[in-house]
Amino acid sequence: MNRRVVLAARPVGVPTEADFRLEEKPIPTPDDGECLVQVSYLSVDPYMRGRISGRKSYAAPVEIGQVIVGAAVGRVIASKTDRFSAGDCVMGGMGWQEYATPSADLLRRVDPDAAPLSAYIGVLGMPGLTAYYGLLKVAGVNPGDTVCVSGGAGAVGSAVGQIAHVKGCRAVGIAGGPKKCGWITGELGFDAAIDYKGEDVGEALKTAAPDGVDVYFDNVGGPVTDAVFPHLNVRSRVAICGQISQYNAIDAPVGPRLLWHFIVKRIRAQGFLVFDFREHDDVALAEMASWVRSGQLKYTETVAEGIESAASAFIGMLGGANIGKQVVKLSDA
Ligand code: NAP
Ligand code: FER
Repeated sequence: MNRRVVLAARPVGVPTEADFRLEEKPIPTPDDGECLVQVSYLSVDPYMRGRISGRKSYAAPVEIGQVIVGAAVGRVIASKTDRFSAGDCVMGGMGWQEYATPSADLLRRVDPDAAPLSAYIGVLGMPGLTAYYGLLKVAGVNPGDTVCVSGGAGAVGSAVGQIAHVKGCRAVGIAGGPKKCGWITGELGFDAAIDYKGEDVGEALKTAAPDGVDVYFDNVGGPVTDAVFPHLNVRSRVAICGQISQYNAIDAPVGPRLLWHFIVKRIRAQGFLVFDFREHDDVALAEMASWVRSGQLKYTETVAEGIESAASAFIGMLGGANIGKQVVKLSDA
């Protein structure tokens, strides 16, 4: 049988486990052009909060009763396409389920000998690419810049600070709690970390970024971002990647109006989607993999076990329970 998680109800505010339902169906059979994949790891990501909300976006929302969308990695166990054979490892959108029959067009082959399979939904997957494009193509960095990243101990943010280092920048991370802050400065080599739950971010930036901030990579929005804006330098750049502090909001909060800084300092802010840069994925992933091999790009994962823990892993990630990338392990490849 195939166990899968479907949307039971549209969450209001912070999602609860009752918004999701585990169900059992027969293992599907692939049609022409499809593969049957046994999933090893599935990804839980912040964007899924938007997809289950019913809000209109670049993609159709998940409807009640439908399998929750999401990327996964696994092994092909039957194939009705000449592009993949049984035994191949693949990454793609397969949803929260143990077996899936994705179309071969939507799958990328991955090498289980080059990196652990879970890395292909993390540092060598969509979150890693987001860090790479947001920093290098959206913001743009010069050696000597101070790069500040919020969500600094998460999947995207932890890569941003390290790529900034590769490019000769000072890396300042903002994250929740001393454990996360200690990890990014200790293990990952960030130059400074600010615990937004325990410190005044604006005050702390005076010592963490004494020359101001040249690039702000924003993953969270809200009060953390309000505290960074006054520290932005003349001609600094803001890459607006995510606003996770707002994803569970029921009414759009009205915040302080800090855009005056953008006029005075001629700041450029740009939102982006990782998919905008798809044509560069092969080059970017090769470069990211080379930094992982050289030890310049480290990563960690928070691993939940079993399809029955997917909803709690997702809810936990939205609340900050993860350090590094949150994944759910379903089977050994
Ligand atoms: P992640 O950072 O691994 O996990 C989410 C983290 O958000 C939590 O661990 C938590 O860390 C933090 N958080 C939750 N509520 C917060 C709040 N109120 N204020 C500050 N921080 C809060 O997730 P990710 O996959 O790397 O994604 C990070 C951001 O990038 C998200 O906003 C996501 O939407 C965005 N993103 C954008 C794109 C794109 O194409 N634009 C692609 C991928 C991801 P703390 O313990 O530090 O609070
Ligand atoms: C994300 C946040 C938002 C993300 C995508 C979006 C891929 C896109 C939302 C939309 O188009 O409505 O983390 O990651």
